[in-house]
Amino acid sequence: MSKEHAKRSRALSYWLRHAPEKGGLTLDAAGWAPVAGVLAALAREGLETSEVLLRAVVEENGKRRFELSPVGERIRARQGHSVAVAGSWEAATPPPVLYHGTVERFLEAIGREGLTKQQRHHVHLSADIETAGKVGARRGEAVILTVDAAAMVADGHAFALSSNGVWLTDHVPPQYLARAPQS
Ligand code: HQG
Repeated sequence: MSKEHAKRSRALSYWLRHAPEKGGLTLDAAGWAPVAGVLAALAREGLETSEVLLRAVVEENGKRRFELSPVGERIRARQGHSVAVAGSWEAATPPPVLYHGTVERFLEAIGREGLTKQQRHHVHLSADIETAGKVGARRGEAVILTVDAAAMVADGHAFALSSNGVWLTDHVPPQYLARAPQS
């Protein structure tokens, strides 16, 4: 392994397991970071970098420390985190109704496009109204939306449950959304 290669591998371990912020990265609940962000971080360290080189680091790593997502747009450490990575999440069937807390000013766009991922890897949904209320209240007066998860499942949308209890999906089209009655 070349010296540069070893440096890349060490930097990846550090960012993906211990200090994502030092690489300007945010890990999702399962520890994934965007490959584009990792490449930019390696470049900032002055290391020659490309997707091919990154793949080589992943494949040549003796302990299989890292893995690329199937499409190759995300990378994570398989284990060994000191940061609070919630752990793996698994495909699961949600309860028939899920909740999303947001604020009034987003409702028009949400009505048009549905719930979209924004900066995250998934849309985050809650199984209980209280949690959704807290999530919405981070931005102002919370507005709670109900998500017809049963209909989404029937229509083939995939859900996953993070080990910290957050329901994840890729997109909630507007037809599955309704405003929860005011409590
Ligand atoms: C809104 C925290 C316009 C969405 C919490 C939300 C949660 C849209 C914001 C977790 C939209 C995204 C997730 C659209 C969605 N147009 N706005 N089409 N679709 N929005 O923070 O769900 O501290 O990315 O309503 O506890 O608020 O990160 O998602 O207001 O569990 O661990 O765009 O974040 O956990 O905001 O919160 P976020 P979220 P952590």
